[in-house]
Amino acid sequence: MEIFKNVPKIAYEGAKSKNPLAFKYYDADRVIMGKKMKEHLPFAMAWWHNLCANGTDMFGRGVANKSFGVKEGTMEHAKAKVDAGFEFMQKLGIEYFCFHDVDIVPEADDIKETNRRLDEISDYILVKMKETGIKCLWGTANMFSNPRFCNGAGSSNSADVFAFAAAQVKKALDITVKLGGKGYVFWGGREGYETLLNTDVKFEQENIARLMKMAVAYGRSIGFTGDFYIEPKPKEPMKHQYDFDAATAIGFLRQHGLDKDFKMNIEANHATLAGHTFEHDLRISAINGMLGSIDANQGDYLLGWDTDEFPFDVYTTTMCMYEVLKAGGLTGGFNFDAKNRRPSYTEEDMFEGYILGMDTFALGLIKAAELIEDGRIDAFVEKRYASYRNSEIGKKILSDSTSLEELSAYAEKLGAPALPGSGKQEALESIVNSVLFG
Ligand code: XUL
Ligand code: CO
Repeated sequence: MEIFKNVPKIAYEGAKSKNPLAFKYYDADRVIMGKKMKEHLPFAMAWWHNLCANGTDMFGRGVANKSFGVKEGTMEHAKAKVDAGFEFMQKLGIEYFCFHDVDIVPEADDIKETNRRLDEISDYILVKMKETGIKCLWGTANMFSNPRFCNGAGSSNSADVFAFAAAQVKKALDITVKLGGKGYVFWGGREGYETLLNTDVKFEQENIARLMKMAVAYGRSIGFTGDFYIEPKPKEPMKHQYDFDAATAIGFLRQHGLDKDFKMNIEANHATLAGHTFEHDLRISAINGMLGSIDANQGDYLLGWDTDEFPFDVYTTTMCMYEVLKAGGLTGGFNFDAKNRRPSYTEEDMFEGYILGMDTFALGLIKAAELIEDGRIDAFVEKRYASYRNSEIGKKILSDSTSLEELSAYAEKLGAPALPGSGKQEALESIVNSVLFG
């Protein structure tokens, strides 16, 4: 039975199209730098925002109706969400989805019953996956909504809560593996603290690492060959979150010997909350060999929290795709961890959010490829560091065959070095503009 009756299959109609229910730039089979757009951009639907969130905020109830004609909080409703989700993805040509355990079933009071529900719904999802060819990008456990996690999960002060979190991770891994998920995410929602006055930071961080190590051991033992991901975020809901940004999370993984099994899942709005650009956290992940997956959204610089908006800013998606292309692509995909604004509450709005996001990333891909083919930015950066390759002293520095004594003697002979050369930021920004709008 069709659920979104007013929405047809979304087609590519080109930039001149005025049809709100059509792609203007995302042309799945168009080849860019030797690969189809859909291969560069493995998009995923986020179960939670798209099929669960109804616009509830601190000041008011939900506006969007996500009952899909069935009583909410029941297994019938969980199945209706599966039906809606697969119809939605098929109509948009989206090939992946991401989920938390509690997005796909209503949580019961008893974990045995929740797990039974997870078995039942994953059987149902598997049938749909086989029918449609749609795949699972990643799964995760929600260890932040239930009141028991008010002090964190792996970082909880309570050993029983830690054990409960471990049980949830085990089951979420079982379901992710059953659905053939490419990845498994840890977003440390409440893995942080409000005040040092009641917190043993070292103890909490070591316990988070213990939980992750157990997840790796268990995941590998049941045949999970994909990547584990940390999704860094500096704050919200906690004041201080341990996975502040990519650099912090990478340091943590290395400290605990987890760096071979984990990569980063970088979310645009989390990077900006950490005071970075999206592309900064992508670059830091890429240069450390840990660029795994992306939560595709954008924040609002006027608001200090995680607004999870659909990507609209082409400058940002261009710089994102520039990083992704240079890194040779993602092992994961682009998960729209994004939701409609509260007043955009219709079924058409759900599709229009994804069309905006997919088109904005398609434009970013096209423009990033043009920037790379243009070559002026690469050439400038190459030249900027040329003194290390072209001079004897530079070569010595790069080959680690000099010392402070030798460099000091060299500096004395030099007198004063010439200025290091203009950074040319404005000229480079102008190149970006000319590629974007030329
Ligand atoms: C929260 C967030 C999560 C993770 C998965 O800010 O981004 O939805 O993506 O737990
Ligand atoms: Co996210």
